[in-house]
Amino acid sequence: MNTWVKDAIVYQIYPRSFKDSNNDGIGDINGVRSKLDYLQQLGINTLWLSPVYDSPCDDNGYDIRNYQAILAEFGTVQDFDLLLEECHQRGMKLVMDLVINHCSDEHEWFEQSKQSKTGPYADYFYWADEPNDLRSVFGGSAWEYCESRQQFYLHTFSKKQPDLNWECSVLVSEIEQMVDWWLDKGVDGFRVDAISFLDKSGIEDAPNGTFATEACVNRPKGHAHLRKLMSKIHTRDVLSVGEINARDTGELLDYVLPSRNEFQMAIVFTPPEIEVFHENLNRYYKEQVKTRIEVQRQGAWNANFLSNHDKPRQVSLYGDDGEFWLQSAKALAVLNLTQHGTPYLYQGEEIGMTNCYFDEISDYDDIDTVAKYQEQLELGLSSDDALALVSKASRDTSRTPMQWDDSTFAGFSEATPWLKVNENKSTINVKAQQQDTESILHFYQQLIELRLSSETLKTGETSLYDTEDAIIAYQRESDSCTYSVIVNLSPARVSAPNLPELQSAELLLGEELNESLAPYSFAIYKS
Ligand code: TEU
Ligand code: CA
Repeated sequence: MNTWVKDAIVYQIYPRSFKDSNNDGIGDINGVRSKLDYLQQLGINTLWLSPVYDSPCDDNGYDIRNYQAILAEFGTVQDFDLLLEECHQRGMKLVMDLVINHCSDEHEWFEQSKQSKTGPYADYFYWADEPNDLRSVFGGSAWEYCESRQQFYLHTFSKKQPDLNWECSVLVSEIEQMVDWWLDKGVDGFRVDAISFLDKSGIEDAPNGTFATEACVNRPKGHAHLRKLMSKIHTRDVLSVGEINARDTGELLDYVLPSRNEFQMAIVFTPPEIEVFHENLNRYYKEQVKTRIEVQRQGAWNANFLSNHDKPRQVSLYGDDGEFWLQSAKALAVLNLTQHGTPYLYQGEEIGMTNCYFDEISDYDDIDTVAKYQEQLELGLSSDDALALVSKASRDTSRTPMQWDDSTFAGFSEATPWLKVNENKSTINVKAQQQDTESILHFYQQLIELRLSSETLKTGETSLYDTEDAIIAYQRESDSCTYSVIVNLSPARVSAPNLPELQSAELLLGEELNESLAPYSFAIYKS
């Protein structure tokens, strides 16, 4: 793995919601470029840009119509080149979001494939005469009938996202050429989207009603395709992170063990409902920490994250966006920035942005939310009950415009944004926190500085203290020093763990450990 990857602090930008430079209500590439000073001052050295390719935006860009063109609403290829150039001038890296499990049904490949069963594009997708009853992640059947071809095509996600057939070698070589085009441009790597489903051999015998993702997940040919593609990508000085579905640590290791030559690290996708409705999130999170420790023990690298564009915001999910908003946001930052592996920050987490819920389903944009709402109506729920249920885990809760200041549209735009601004922008925004040395923003700057200064926090051994559910506590150790991190991830005051070895340690950040830990309190000691 390239050394810069172990020093990376990755900031995920959802371009649609980050900054609108031309006041059309939609974030764009020039908006991202206008905020590079801000990101650099925060201590960010690597950007992960959610898709900016040409797309009909059925799934907000995760449905690509042309892999080598930029979505007009986001700008031009020249705008992109300028962003990349300015990132590199600042010593920052830019990682793209590569969506190659599927493309858009408006992609030329699909336009051609649906015209002929014998033409050169016939096998770029999965076609069937009499398909089984596989389910799509975004609701309904995973098979869609196509009049022009008189057959059904497979779509794991929306019907506007036909799955690409990785058994078709001509298609794979086109994908490889496209990837090289971006690498030759100088991009610094890829976050590879929804990449656990490339092997469709499980489809034929999947029981009716199975989700297509389940029928195809983590199968041998998928790994083989990945090894071939990633071995080419890894000939460059890049970062690679796969977005994978792993049902246990073994399935995760299959993607990230160095000997496997697949990804340098992996973001494990978890359906938002799992966490939102979990009965004991602290226990769930502690299992994540244990998994990371096992990944490290096996000689692999971790990707640490608490938020992204597919799940609710961390301070609302794991912390407290009410009474303990400030403290819990800082406690979560400590967990995200002191573990082994590469930390991933999602836009807005550095100022403690919270979930945002809307009063009408028409206010929601996310295809996944709308599909789940319809499903609940068909199950007989009232529109109010259906909305109340699906809004809790809606991906839109974390996709509202970035809150730069307290103006009408939070400094994101002068025009009405594509998705409503969270009303708490009046108090939660970058401008207010830049002027407050006790703010979450300043705390992130301190933590990132500490992280970047310490080889031990990046690569040191990790051992978990055996503590009650509410307390997440671990050591990070190397030959040169030891850090002890103790976090009370609960709104209750709890008894402090007995750690006599900390008597002689230096408190770097947080509150001195004594008999008890205040709600969401934390401490980072060094010895
Ligand atoms: O997510 C993969 C994925 O499995 C989730 O989309 C999940 O199925 C969905 O959130 C419903 O719970 C990646 C991207 O991160 C996501 O934004 C895309 O919608 C999806 O792939 C398809 O490209
Ligand atoms: Ca714009």
